Amino acid sequence: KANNYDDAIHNESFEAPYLTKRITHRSMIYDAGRRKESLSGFWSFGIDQYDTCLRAKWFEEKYQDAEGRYHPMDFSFDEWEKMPVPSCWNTQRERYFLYEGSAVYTRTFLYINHGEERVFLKFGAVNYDAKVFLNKQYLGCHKGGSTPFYIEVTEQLQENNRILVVANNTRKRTNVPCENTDWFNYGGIYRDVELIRLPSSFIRKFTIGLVPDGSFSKLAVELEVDGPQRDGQAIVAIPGLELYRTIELRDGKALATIEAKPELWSPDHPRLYEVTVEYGQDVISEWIGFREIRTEGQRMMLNGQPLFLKGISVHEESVANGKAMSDEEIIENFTLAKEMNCNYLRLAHYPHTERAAQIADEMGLLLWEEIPVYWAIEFDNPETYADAENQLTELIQRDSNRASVIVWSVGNENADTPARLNFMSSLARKAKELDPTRLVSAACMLDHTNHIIKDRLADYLDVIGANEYYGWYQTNFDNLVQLFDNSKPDKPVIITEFGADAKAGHRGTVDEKGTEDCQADIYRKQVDVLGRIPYVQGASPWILYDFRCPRRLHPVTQNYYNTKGLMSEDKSRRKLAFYIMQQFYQDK
Ligand code: GCB
Repeated sequence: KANNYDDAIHNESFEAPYLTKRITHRSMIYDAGRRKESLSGFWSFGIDQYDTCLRAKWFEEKYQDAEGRYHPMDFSFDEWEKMPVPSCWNTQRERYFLYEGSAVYTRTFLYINHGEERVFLKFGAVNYDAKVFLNKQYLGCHKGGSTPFYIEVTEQLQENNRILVVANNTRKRTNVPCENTDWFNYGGIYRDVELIRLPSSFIRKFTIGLVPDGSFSKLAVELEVDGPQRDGQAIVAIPGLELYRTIELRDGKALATIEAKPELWSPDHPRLYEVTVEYGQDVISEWIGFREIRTEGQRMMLNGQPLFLKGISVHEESVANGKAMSDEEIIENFTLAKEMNCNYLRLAHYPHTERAAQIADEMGLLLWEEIPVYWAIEFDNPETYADAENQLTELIQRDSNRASVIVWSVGNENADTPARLNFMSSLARKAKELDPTRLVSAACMLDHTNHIIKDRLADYLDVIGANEYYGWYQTNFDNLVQLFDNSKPDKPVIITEFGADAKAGHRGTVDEKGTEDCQADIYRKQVDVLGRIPYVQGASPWILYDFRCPRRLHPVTQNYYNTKGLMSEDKSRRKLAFYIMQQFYQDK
C-alpha cells in the first residue's frame, strides 16, 4: 500500500493528467540528410492488453528490491521476449497476428556525449498512439500511425538509459483513420528509432525548390533555426550548379530567392543535385531534384509540359513484413510499376515511409501522398480535426524537398456533408498554406445516383481525384460514359481508383465475379472510356497487388485479402489486367 499500487491499478481512467502531454509537428526537426544513430534492433517486448504498465506505472521501476526483483512481480523487462524494431508484431509471432491493443517496448542504451549540445529522439512511425518514457520520466504521447515524431532528450539523457514505449493500435471512432478501414491494422514501432545529435543552434526547417513561375531559373529557400544563435549566416551550396550562397537569418528565419538554372527533374530524367546547408556547426547534406508542377485549366503541367499521370495505387504492405517494408521491397514495387509503364504512384491511404519518396526521387516516379482521412471520420470532432491537421503537417514537413511528391491528398471517399466539407476544406487550405508549390487533392466519392462528378470539396482542390467502380460496385458499366458526359469540371480529374476483385489464377468467363477474366474485362472497358476523356489527366487503378484485409471473407476469391490487385499478394503472379494497363500506358 505504501506505493499506492492499489490505487493505480484500480484507477479506471489511467489516462491521467501526467499522460496528456502531446508530441506534435511543433517538435519536428528536418532530418533528411543528417547523421543519425540507430536505436533499432531487439527490444524487450510485452503484450499489455489491460494497460497495466500505465496503470501500475511500471515505467517508474519503483518496486525493485535489493535482489533486483520487481514488486509486484508482474513484469521483468530484461527477461521479456525480444521483438525487432522496426517491425509489426503481427508478422513476427503467429500468436500476435490479430492482436490489437497496447504493447510495451523497452531497451537500455548507452549514451556518450561527443561534444554535441542537444540531442533528439526520432520515431519514424508507431501505430497509433505512442507514449514515450525515458529514465522513468514521461516525455509525451504522439497520435497518428504513419508520421514521424521527435522529442528533445538533452536534459533526460544519462550514460545508462532505459527507454520505454507503450504502443497502442486500438482502432477508435475518433482517430484518423477511424475504426473501419479497408486495410489491415498493423501494430508496433514499425519504422526506425534514432538519436540525432545537434549543436545548440541548429537548422530546424529547411525547404528548397523551384519557384513555380514558369521561368525555371529561381530557387526559393526557407530556413528556420532553433537555439540561442538566431541571427547569423547560413551557407547553401550546390556544387553541381557551381552555386554557393550566403543567406542572412534574422530572428531565426530566412526566406531567399537564388538565381539558378538546374536541369529539371522528371520521371524520364530524375536528375538530383547534392545540396548542402550550413549554419554554425550544423550541416545538412542531401540529394534534391528541382521541377515545377501546376495545373492549367483542365491540364496537368510538369515543367511546363502537359502530363498524363500513368499511375497505380499501392498500399504500404508486404506479406512478410506488413507495413515495415524494406528498401528492397519498395524498389521491387516501383520496378513493377515501371514495368507497367507507370510514371506515377498513388501511395494510399496514409503516409508511407519517407524512404518511398527518397527512392521515387532516385528512380523517377511521381507520387500522390495522402493522410488517412478515410470514409466516416468524426468530422464534427475538433480533436479529430487537430489530429488530422497534425498528421498532414508532419507529412508535408517531412517530404517538403522530395521532387517526386506532386500531390497532397487530404482524404479518401467521404460522404459530402457540411461537417465533412468544413473539416476537409480546412485541411486543403492548410496544405496550400504549408506548401503552395504542390497540388492539393482528395479522392472524392461521385454522385452515383445522377452519375456526375459532384463534390462541394472540389472547389478547394487543384485536382479532383475520382474513385469510381463502374463495372464492379456500380454494376452498370454504361453509366460511366454518362458520368463523363454529365460532368464539366473546370480542373483536371485523376481517376484515383477503379478496379475489380480477382483471385490470381482463378479463370472463367467475363461474367464470373472474382475471375481474372472478369477483372480484365472491366479494365478493358475502363481504359477504353478513360482514354477518350480530355479532362481525365491520369489514373491510379486499385491496386498494384492484393493486400490483407479483415473485411474480405469470401473463402474462394478473397480469404482475408482484398484481391483487386493486378498481381497476387506475394507479387509472384501478374493477372491479365496487369497487361491491359501496361498496354494502355504504353499507347498513352
Ligand atoms: C475504395 C477504397 C479502397 C478500397 C476499395 C475496395 O473505394 O478507397 O480503400 O480498398 O474501394 O476494394 O473496395
